[in-house]
Amino acid sequence: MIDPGRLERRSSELARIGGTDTSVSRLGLSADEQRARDLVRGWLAAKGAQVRRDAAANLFARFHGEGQGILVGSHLDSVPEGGRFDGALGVLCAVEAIAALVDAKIKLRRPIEVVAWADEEGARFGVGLFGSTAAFGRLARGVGDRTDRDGISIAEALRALGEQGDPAVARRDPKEIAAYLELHIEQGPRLETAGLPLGIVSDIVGIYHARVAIRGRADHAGATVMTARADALAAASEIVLAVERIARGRPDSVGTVGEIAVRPGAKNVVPGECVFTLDLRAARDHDGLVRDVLEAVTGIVSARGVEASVDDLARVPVTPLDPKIRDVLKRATTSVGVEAPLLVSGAGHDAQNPALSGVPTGMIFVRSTGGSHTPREFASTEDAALGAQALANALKELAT
Ligand code: HGY
Ligand code: MN
Ligand code: MN
Repeated sequence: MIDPGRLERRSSELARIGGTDTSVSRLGLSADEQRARDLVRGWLAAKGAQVRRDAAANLFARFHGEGQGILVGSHLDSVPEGGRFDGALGVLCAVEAIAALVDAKIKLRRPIEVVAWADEEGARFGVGLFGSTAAFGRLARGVGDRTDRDGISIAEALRALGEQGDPAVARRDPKEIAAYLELHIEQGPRLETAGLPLGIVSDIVGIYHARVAIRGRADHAGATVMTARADALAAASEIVLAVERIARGRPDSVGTVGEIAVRPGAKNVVPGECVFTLDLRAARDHDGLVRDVLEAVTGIVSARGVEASVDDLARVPVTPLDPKIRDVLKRATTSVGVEAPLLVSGAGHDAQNPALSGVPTGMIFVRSTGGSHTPREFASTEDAALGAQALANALKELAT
């Protein structure tokens, strides 16, 4: 049986790693994320799992047997000043679900592997879905050389954790995985509005992440007339508003500039350089959204006499999830008394990597309130326990 008390206690214990009393900042490939893996490793090993960490710092805990297995899990890292449920709840519920099957002495025909993906948020190095992208062999070349704000590279961060440093070594054969399941908080308001505790994901939006560097000309803020400027921040500001206008004008699309930095960054110097990020998502015609924004960037910079370079960080297509796994999750959620609606995920998830690698993949959403990527994010223990029970039912159907 699922133990809501244990789920709640473990959620609090996990939230204290990299957390303050208000928020969680457990960045990918950090010592805090490793401490979280160590805590989860202990829980899984105590239930008899063989536990290992791969070259990209993903944690895998395998229960029973050889051959094609069922993979279930989520991620343990967070955004800076994030909430305690994004990712973590999926790992906690996977641990709870497998414990329920082991305690009930369910005979597994297929192995079950619980996974805690490393650095899903990409908050430190800019590469989202990092661990699962490495495991499914989809990393872009040279990713190991990407650095954080302190100039530490992904390779160096992996070596600091005791790995060799090349995340591509983590690649595993998707054919050894019969199905992938992930439970995650919804991170939006639809289940809350519908008054429902669980949902099932039909598709995950396409996501494009990039870093744009605008090069203008630093100059004296007082002695440089307005017509003689190449102001990098003014150009970037026009692009930010263009991103908003374009995304607003397209169906099922969103566009965000979440990070921005100016150089030299002094009040009396015309900004010479401005670097900012693009996060562009759409449930359909994602390529059209990306194309429209990049065309706007080109138009604005040429009109202003500045230059732009675009560094692609990640591009994941719109990802439909597997209809047969959807049916399994439908039966599993109905069996806990919930008529779970089908929802498109506006958030990206590690599940996109197995799905895009041909692994039958499904996701359960748990109702969350207060938004997400913010300390306000919340999911009730009652809803989480219901989700864990549904996950256990789905695992039982797939693995026995
Ligand atoms: O950004 C996302 O959608 C996910 O939370 N990494
Ligand atoms: Mn997130
Ligand atoms: Mn997440």
